Amino acid sequence: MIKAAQQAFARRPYRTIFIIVLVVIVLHLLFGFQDLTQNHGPTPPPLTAQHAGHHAQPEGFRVAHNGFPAQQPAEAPAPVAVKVDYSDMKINLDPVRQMETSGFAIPAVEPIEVAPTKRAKACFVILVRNSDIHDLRATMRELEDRFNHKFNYPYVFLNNEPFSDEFKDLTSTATSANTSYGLIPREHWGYPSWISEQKAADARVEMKDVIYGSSESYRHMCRYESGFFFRHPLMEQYDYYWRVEPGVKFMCDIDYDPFLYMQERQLKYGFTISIHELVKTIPTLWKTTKQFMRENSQLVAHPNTLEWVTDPRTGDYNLCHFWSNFEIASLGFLRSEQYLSYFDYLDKAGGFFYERWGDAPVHSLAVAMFLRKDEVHWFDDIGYFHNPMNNCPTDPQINRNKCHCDPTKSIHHSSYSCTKEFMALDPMSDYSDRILNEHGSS
Ligand SMILES: Nc1nc2c(ncn2[C@@H]2O[C@H](COP(=O)(O)OP(=O)(O)OP(=O)(O)O)[C@@H](O)[C@H]2O)c(=O)[nH]1
Ligand SMILES: [Mg+2]
Repeated sequence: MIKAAQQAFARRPYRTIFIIVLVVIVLHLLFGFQDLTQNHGPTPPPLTAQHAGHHAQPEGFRVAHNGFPAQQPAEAPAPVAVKVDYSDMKINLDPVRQMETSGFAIPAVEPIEVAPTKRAKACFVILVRNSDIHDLRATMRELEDRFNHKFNYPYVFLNNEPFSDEFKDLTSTATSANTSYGLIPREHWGYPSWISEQKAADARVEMKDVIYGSSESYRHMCRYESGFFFRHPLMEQYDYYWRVEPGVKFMCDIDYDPFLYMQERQLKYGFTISIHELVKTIPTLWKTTKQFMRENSQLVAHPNTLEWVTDPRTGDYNLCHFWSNFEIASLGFLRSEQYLSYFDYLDKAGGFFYERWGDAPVHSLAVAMFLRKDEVHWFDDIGYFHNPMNNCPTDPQINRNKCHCDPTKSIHHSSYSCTKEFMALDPMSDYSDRILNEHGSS
């Protein structure tokens, strides 16, 4: 072949050179064109566009860029073929973040339909009598439909009497989550040695016109919910609890995990409704609480939320309290030295029996003394009803898409509620000195 080319070159040199040049041009065009077709797929986007796309993804998505060099294309880039790795995708159900970004607390990703893998060590805790089974089933049904069928948190039922087989049967069939049944030890549901039963009986007669004023079991219940439910052995394994009562209603879908919401923000106490207490049930509770603060000033937090419970003119208790029939809260808070010291102090003072101190003002005064405002959360998005009041989300989008309650009837609009005042509280507020020094003598 080379020899033939040499002969041809010798015979017709100009023509041969022309043919060689022609062949080279054709080959170059041919391979150059092939090269272009190979790159014809996705036009490489500029790096800046890739980055913008990456940030636009919901948190937790990882988009692997395809290694194209940074080039500025002449035209708008065609869609980029990217590999999306879903392996560590987190569903963003943070309602606060969504509120900030979209204006509405609507999940950025469709609500999950399978049990999430990440869960808090948490349970529902329900103090209940056997006779309340049917009210309880209705409540469990709503709680399951609105929330727990997706999250599968366990239930702990507590009773001062053994649970009946019927109770266990009907509650365990109302959920696919684990259920456990605890008998309250006698020493947690009875008179402690320092209480005069006669004096307690006299108080019940004297308070016959106050709601539950003549009830002995109601007092045991309030003392138990104040100081003991979190010490039951069935509760030991948990960090958070959601208190539920038979007959309460849940009127909105809860598409995120409130326990994790608390845990991730180090929140200690969550509520839906706050109201004013009946003063006749707690004549000496505030005096006793102030005495406790005086003797245990090292236990009081700074800042705190005492301002929320104080009448600024008199320094008296303004009767504001979180309605404790709903609570999502930290068990660590109730097991803390501060809380246990406060409960013991109140218990020794006898007001659970000689008056009718409720667990709601007791928990609330503890929150006021020991927690900062940013450790307390109003679950305004949880539609909740306990006769005769409800908390109903007023955000039009949430109410329309997730709820079946009348937002105009939500108690937080009313002057019975203390929630607006709580939300308006300065996070750095600290009223402890003012209470003890300016108004400290009484
Ligand atoms: N096992 C048991 N549970 C009780 C007893 N009394 C009350 N409870 C429970 O304690 C919680 C509070 O009692 P409630 O009677 O609802 O008290 P309340 O919410 O202040 O008043 P209501 O307006 O009647 O709901 C509920 O979960 C009841 O089921 C009792 O004697 N035994
Ligand atoms: Mg109740």
